[in-house]
Amino acid sequence: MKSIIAMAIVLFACQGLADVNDIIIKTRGNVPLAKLGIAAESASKMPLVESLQIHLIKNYSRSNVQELLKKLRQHPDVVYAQEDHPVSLRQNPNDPDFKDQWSMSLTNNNYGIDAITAWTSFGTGGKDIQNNDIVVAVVDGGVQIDHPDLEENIWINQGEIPNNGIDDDQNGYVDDVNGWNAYNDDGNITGNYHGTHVAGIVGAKGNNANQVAGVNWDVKIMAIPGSSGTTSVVLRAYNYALTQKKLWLQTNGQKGANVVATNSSFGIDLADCTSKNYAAWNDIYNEMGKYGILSAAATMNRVANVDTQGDVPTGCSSPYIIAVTNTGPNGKRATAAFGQRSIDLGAPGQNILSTVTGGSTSDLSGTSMATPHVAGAVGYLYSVASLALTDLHKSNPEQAAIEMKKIILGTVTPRSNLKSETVSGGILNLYQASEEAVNFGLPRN
Ligand SMILES: [Ca+2]
Ligand SMILES: [Ca+2]
Ligand SMILES: [Ca+2]
Repeated sequence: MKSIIAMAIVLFACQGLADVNDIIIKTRGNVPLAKLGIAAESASKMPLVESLQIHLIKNYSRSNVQELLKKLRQHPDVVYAQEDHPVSLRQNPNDPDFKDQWSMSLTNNNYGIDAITAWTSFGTGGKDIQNNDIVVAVVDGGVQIDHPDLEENIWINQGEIPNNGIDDDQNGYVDDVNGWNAYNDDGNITGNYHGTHVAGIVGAKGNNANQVAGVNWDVKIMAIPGSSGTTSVVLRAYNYALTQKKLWLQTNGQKGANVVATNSSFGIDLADCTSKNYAAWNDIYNEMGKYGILSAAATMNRVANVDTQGDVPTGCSSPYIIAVTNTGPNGKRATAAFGQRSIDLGAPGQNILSTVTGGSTSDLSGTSMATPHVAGAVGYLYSVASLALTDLHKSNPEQAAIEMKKIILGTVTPRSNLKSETVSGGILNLYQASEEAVNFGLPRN
């Protein structure tokens, strides 16, 4: 049934951009509009799949679409009612090395994130339901921004003219075209092997017949070199993402960037984040969270219990951190830290194929590879999110971030071995999380 509906949606989407004001319903028999309690002058009903009694209710104003859904779902002649989500045509990506990206699937003996089912059901990531760009900030050693499988997905600050020594968009940063280099405090984004790999997991361009596919095929990656050295470098890096997101919210998307997640794979092993000596870390994560930014953070690549032994940042208490450990294809934790109170979930991090400097690809392993699956998931989930969740992200970004984290932790693929080792007891499941994001705020049938 699901595939038939999906086909119907795709067929309709082919004829033009789907309108998010519209609703798809399945009725018991051929039920006229009037019987559904809808005035003929405010809407029309057209058949999509007649044999299944699936119809499109067209032309409702955005303001009452949620109410209408609720009403229709309560109607005795309605089997179901759903939003008419935008859909892009696609199949498994044609990227030649996709066959080696085990982490994107999910089978009985391969505990990937089930991105394939998510893509097939809900689209391949990129923009939200209101057509806003979605930005994931990669705070790392740097990103090769002209990498052939990344360059199309690198965030561009439209208000900034490069290399003229002027802060054209007046955001406080001179020549910040693709991000900010927190090491040098300038707009020159340098390449880095590790950071380029991380960026490719979040959003290597998918289905371009080249190399690999990221969790998102079309996301915008903001490159922020600034992952190591000292805490001050890291704070400067995060502050760039924070500044851009504030600006985006304040100007209703006219300036700044819609940063929904940062990705961080650095820290201070075994440090006690709750002590006064690390206060700035929690502070910056909380502040970013206030503006709807979740921070996916990699825990240590060593066997340790963060609950008792500490770690910065994955032992920090900010609710806007999603702390990630590394799991292999067998669903078990690799050589990585854990913590039933501190570490939120597992994600695939062993032998992950992604982009690297020099324009090529390579396998890497570690919590650094697990975490961008989660940061990428946050970006992806905003691309499939219901209007209610998308609106919440603008009106109450702090709450949206909390809801998003709840969705991710509440939909993991459960693994008994991770029960005592993580908060959620499982591994990121992009498809299951998508189901929740798609239906957020809608009354259930
Ligand atoms: Ca600027
Ligand atoms: Ca400039
Ligand atoms: Ca590709």
